Amino acid sequence: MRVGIVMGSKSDLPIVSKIGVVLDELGVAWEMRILSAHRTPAQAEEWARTAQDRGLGVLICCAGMAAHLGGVVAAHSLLPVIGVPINASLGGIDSLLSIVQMPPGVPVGTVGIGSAGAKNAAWLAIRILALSDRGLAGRLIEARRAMTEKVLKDDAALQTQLG
Ligand code: RP5
Repeated sequence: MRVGIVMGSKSDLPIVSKIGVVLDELGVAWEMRILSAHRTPAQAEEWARTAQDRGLGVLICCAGMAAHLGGVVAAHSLLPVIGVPINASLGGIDSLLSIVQMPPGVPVGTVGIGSAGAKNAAWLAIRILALSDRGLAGRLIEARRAMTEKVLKDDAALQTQLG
């Protein structure tokens, strides 16, 4: 178990599940919980406080609306915390601003809203873990190469199509 993923509600799961897909592709183990900063504050605190001792290296916190989950987790753990704003209301802008504007000293590294942000939370966690894992660093290099090759292949096909 190397990445801890937590979401504020089961309603976040369709977006949050994309994190696990990316981590699986790169062979990174993860755990996933539903815990709310507002509805289960004691359990959210406990999860954050015990995360490092359970072997987690990065925590990804996903929540919508007044999204305080990432901030609460960052308050109770010194692990790097990544926040994913979920588009539950107001186009996700409320969640984005709730997550990103942390007081100095207690950072939550915030990615984009929704699906792209969820995927990038996984990619960012992978980059952090790859700093101290040569095998993972190698798989990350390969994954980036595959992304580059796909775009170049798509461009070549487009050029052929356009004549
Ligand atoms: C947040 O409130 C959750 O992360 C979710 O995005 C939003 C709405 O929760 P539900 O009312 O769908 O449970 O805490």
